[in-house]
Amino acid sequence: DPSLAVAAVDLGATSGRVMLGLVRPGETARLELHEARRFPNVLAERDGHLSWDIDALWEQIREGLRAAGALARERGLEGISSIGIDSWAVDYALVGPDGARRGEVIAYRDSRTDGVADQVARIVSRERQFALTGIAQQPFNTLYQLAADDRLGRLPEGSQLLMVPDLVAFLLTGQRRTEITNASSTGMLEAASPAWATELLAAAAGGRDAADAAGAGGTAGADGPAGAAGSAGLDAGLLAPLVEPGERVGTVLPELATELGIGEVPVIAAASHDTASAVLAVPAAADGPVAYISSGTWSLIGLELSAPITTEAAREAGFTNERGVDGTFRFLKNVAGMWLVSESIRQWEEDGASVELDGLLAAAAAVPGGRFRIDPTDPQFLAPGRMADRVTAAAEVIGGEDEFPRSPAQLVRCILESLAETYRTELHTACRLARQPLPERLHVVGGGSRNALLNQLTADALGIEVVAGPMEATALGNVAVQARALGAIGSAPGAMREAVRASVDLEVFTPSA
Ligand code: LFR
Repeated sequence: DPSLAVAAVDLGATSGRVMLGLVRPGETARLELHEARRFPNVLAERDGHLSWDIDALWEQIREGLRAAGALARERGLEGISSIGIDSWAVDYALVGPDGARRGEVIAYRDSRTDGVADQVARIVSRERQFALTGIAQQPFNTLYQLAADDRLGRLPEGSQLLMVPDLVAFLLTGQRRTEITNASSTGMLEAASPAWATELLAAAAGGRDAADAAGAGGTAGADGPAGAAGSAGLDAGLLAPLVEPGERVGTVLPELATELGIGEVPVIAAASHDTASAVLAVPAAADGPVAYISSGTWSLIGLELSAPITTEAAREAGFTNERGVDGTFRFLKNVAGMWLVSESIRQWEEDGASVELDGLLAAAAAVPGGRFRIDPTDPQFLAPGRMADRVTAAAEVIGGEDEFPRSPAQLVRCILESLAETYRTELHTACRLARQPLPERLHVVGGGSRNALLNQLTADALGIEVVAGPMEATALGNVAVQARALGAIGSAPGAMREAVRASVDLEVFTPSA
C-alpha cells in the first residue's frame, strides 16, 4: 500500500492541474499519479497587456488541493504530506509589502518586450550577458520584461517580484522565496553559481530608462519617478531569497489549511520550472549525457550536462543553459512545438470549423509528406492569433504541385515534418557544441510524446531510437522531488529517474529502413 501522498500543482500555458502523487516505497519507489483537478489556462488582454488570469488559477488550485486531500483520504491515507508547484517559466507577479499583488501577471507572449533586448544590449552586450548567465536571449526573458515594466518605479518599498510558482507558494505559506531552476530562466542568474548577476539587475532598470527616453516626448514629468528609481538600478531587495529544489518553503497558512481540509503541510520547492521537472522525469539510465525533448506548448530539445556551455558558438546557435536539479544544466533550444498546432486549431474553431486533435493527426498521417516546410524557431510564431494563416504564408514548397498547404491535414503535416527536421538539426548542433557523439536514443517526454506521427518522423529524421513517455513528466518530476525531500526516494544520483522508470510505460519508435 502507498505510504505517502503528495500534491503536485502543475501549471501549463494552456491548462493547469493538481495531481495527487502516490509514492509506494520499496527498493525502488514507485510513483503513481491521479488527477485531482484540471482546468483551462487562457491568455486574455487585461490593462492593455496579454495576461494570465492568476486569480482564476489560484481559485482552481485551491479547489484542486481540496480534491487531492479528499482523494488521498479515500485511499486510506491521512491526507497529503506536502505540496510542490511548477509552471511555465519567465513570468512574474509584483507583490507589495502588504502581500497584495500589484497589477496583472503579464504573459511572456505580450508585445511589450518588442525591441527591448536590443536596448538592454546597449548597456550590457549580448556577448557579456551570455557569458554571465548562459541564457539564450529570447525576447520574453524576465530581464527584458522588467526592462519594459513601467510599474517598477512606482512600487512601494518592500515590494517583491515572485515568479509564478513562487507566487503560488507565497499565497499558500506567506513565505517569499525564489526557486533556482525558474530563477535561471530570468536571464539574470549567473551560470557559474546560483547567484544574481548584479550587473544585469542594473541593466534591467537601465533598459527601462532607455525605453522611457525613446517613448513619445512630453510625458517626461510623469515618468520621473520611474526613471529616478531606474537609474538607481533594480533594487536587489526586489528579489526574494533563492531556494533549491527539495527545500522547504514553509507550511500552509492555518486558515487556508482549515479551508482546504488539508492540514498545515509543508510546501516543498519542486524544480519549479516545468521543463526542469519534465527533464528530471526523463526515464534514462545514468550513463552518458541524456538527450531529450520536453514536448508541450514548446519543444525544448537538448542535452543534460553537468556544466554550462557559455561559448560564443553556443550563443550564436541560440542555445541556452537552464539550471536543473542537483547542479545539472539543460543545454537546449526552444523550438515552437505543439503551440503551432493548438493555435492553428484555435483559428479554425474561430472560423466556425469543429476540429479535434486526434482526428487531425490521423488525417495528417494519411496525406502525402515532403511537400512543405517552415522554420519552427522563427520568432514570427511567438505571438498568438491567426496561426494557420501565418504558417500557410510561411510554408516553403519542397515537393508536389501545390503552392501552399490546402487543408488542415496538409498544414499539420507541414508543421510536424518541420518540427522533426528541426529536431534533427538542433540535436546535431547540441552534440557538436558539447563535443559529444550523437546519442543512441532520444527521449520525448510531456504531452507531445503521445503524438505517434511526430515520434516516428523524429526517429526517421535522426536515424536513432525515440523513446516516448512519460506523458506526465512535469507532474512526475514535481512528485519525485517531494518524495526525495520526504525521504521516500534515496539521495543517490539517478534515484529519482529510477523511480520514474519503474513507474511508467514507454513506447519505442525505431527509424524506418
Ligand atoms: C515550457 C516553458 C519553456 C519556456 C517557456 C516560457 O512550458 O517553460 O521552458 O521557455 O515555457 O516560459
